[in-house]
Amino acid sequence: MSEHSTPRTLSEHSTPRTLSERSTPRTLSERSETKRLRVAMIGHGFMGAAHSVGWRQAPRMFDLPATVEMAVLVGRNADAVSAAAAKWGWAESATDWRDVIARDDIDVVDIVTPGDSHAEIAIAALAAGKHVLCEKPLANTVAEAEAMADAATRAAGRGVRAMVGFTYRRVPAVTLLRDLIAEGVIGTVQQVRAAYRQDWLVDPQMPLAWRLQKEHAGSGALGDIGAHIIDMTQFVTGLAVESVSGTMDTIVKERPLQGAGSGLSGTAAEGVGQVTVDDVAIFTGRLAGGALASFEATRFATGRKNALTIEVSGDKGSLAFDLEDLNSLQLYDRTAPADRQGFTRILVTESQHPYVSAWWPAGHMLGYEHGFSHQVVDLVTAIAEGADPHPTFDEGLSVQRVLDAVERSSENGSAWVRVAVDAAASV
Ligand code: SOE
Repeated sequence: MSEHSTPRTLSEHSTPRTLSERSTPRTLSERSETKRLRVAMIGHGFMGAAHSVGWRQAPRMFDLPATVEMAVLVGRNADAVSAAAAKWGWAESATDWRDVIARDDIDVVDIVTPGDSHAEIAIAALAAGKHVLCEKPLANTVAEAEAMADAATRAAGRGVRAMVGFTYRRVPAVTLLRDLIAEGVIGTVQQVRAAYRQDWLVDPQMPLAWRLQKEHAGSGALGDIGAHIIDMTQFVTGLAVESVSGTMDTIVKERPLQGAGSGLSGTAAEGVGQVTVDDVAIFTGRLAGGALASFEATRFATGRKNALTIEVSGDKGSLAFDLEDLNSLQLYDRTAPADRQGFTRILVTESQHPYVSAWWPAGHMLGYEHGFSHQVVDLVTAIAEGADPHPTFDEGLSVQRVLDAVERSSENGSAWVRVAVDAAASV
């Protein structure tokens, strides 16, 4: 088994309640160096805005074991990145990421670019001794993800850490969902139903964007939003997806081209371009231990704007989460007296709930952006503790292998495909 083999259960990867359980203690002098983390972020689109909010809010609302400095924002267009840096609170802006990761006054590199640049940037940054946070999915291919996971393993030996940005794990209700399953509240996991539905592509006149070109995005709905529900399923259950059967479809096969700035390959001012990724991915997964999971990732669920749902059923009950009601968790307790069984709504805003005590009193809700602050909290804490932040690049690789298996299944008449657990098995 290679060092990246995914265990039958992901318990080794589940984030422990305290990071010290996983700390690989570093020398006092090494740890004193982590008292100050100067961050460079590469990219400044939607995720650039969300990550910037996290880097600004986390140090102001949590007692972090290191100071965080928003040092440099990097983008290709000097005027655009300078304006974004001023707006979001980055001290400098730059246009050459290679120059920035070579600087001695940068400690962390946050990658929020399209997937086709994740591998090159992350591997270079890790080699330069920078801790890395990389947006999901980890890469556009399994080969790239394996190279990134290898680089992260080597870097960890030098005390350099790497994390993947699956932020929905850090919605308090999702962390609570994981904790309750781990405590056995619903018994043995028997079934998972997970969906991520959006509708921003239903209009056929929506111009071609980089997310619709395989060379930039790797895949469409499958990798962009399907990755979230695969990671969430593995995170909350602690069980690896071991085999899949899937179907992918492109509903609108060509779209109008936009001018420069759309991030397209061979940008043209007019005409139409081919959509080379999936609009919809529907697949079934067999989890370690035998539970069955159903997954739907679509950008054509008319009326659904950002609807991520997951329901986990066991022999003692069920737990359900809906991103559109992200401060709540639904619990059905089958062991309750028969005359009072029913789904109860847990309002996940109490101080004992994950992350909540740093924010507001009970009943004062959190939002989509808070997960990005929680991501910063866990990354900075792990770096200071000398521990691997979760999800690791290995966990990102396990998601990438599921994505790859779904694509291979869809190309082969939805035949069941085993998810590779090491390089040899992925050919
Ligand atoms: C677009 O589908 C997108 O921004 C994804 O890329 C994010 O990961 C998701 O959280 C919201 O939608």
